[in-house]
Amino acid sequence: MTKKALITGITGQDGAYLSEFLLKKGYKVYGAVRRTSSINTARLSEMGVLDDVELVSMDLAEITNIQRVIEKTEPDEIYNLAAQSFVHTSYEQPIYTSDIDGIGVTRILETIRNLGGTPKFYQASTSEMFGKAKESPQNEDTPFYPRSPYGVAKLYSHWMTVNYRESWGIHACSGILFNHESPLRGLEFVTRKISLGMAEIKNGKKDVINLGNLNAERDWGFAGDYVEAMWLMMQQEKSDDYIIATGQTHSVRFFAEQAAKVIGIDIEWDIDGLSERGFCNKTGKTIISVDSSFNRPAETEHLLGDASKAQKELGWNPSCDFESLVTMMVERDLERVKKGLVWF
Ligand code: NAP
Ligand code: F7E
Repeated sequence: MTKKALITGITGQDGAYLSEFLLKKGYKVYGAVRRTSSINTARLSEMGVLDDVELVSMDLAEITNIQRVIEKTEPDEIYNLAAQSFVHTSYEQPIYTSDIDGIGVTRILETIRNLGGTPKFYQASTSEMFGKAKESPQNEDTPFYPRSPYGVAKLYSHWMTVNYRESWGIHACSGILFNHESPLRGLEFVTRKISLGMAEIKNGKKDVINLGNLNAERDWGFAGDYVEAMWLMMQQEKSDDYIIATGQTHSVRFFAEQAAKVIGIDIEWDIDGLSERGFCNKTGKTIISVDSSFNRPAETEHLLGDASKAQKELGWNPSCDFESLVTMMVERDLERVKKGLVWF
């Protein structure tokens, strides 16, 4: 029998990669989209899957809507990827973020409970829950210390997922995914901001990329690898929680240096008091400048994941290394800028 999956947040980066992955596995894919004046299907189009998924209208703010959609589509598996996912915005919209990223998850879990415990449920948890990390690398036993309203809301929904599994026997997994990127990453996130910025600099459409904290370190992987891990978790007989990460961490500064190399520029850094700039070592032209408005009220400085449980129990391993990821992102943005096609 054809398996059915319902993906919330299907219009986002992971939604596009997961749709492609599940369609290749033969699933019937329903994609939940919230009503907006213009639904952003650009990623699904670029992935070539827009015509193969069935979109249904659903907002995590509205439990009656969630109930009707789940009853109508009768999925075997729900992947909850929908969220207000931009950490910086969560400081300005903490209540909205808590409602969608926190209570929104309980709305789905309550619906599953009322339906007798099926379908299976995947929750998109995050390394941001480790925040001011108590140890490095972080694993499933590392204590949480979130540093943003986003991280706090996601921690609540992580524990609700665990609690519904333990209380009601729901097959509910929490994937604690470290940062994962791709050419479909939103423009507000630092990796895509840098990859597009470099492509624009190369094509004479921009001079300088303004960034915030250059010293923050992240364990960056490729989104295409990470959606496979989501699916693997859902196929286990017993549901559980897993860290998904590459086991390597790099600073924003190093990401920028690597991205600049793809367009043929070697960056050097000039620190003058509180100001800093990255410049081309041949022309002296400024490529990176620091703008403190991108700083966060409380920063997550260092993340590094230990995915050995997922490697052992799921047989999951990342296929794409850091250098290939940076090159893939800059090269795709170079193609887009040349064609005048930049979106998301
Ligand atoms: P993304 O590109 O920002 O996509 C978020 C999705 O959520 C979009 O489809 C968005 O719809 C939808 N959404 C937002 N508010 C909604 C609401 N009220 N009701 C229904 N849908 C709503 O995020 P992503 O990078 O694909 O990440 C997927 C999930 O994994 C998110 O939950 C994120 O928090 C989590 N996560 C991401 C990472 C990462 O590094 N990418 C790491 C760990 C965890 P619109 O198109 O209408 O905005
Ligand atoms: O920031 C620093 C910034 O916004 C990464 C989401 O998918 O991953 C993502 O959250 C770092 C931070 O991602 C700029 O201060 C410097 O330290 O790309 P980001 P994030 O906050 O790590 C986690 C795992 C999620 O779950 C989230 O949903 O880069 N940084 N300069 C900057 N960040 C941005 N956005 N823009 C800058 O100019």
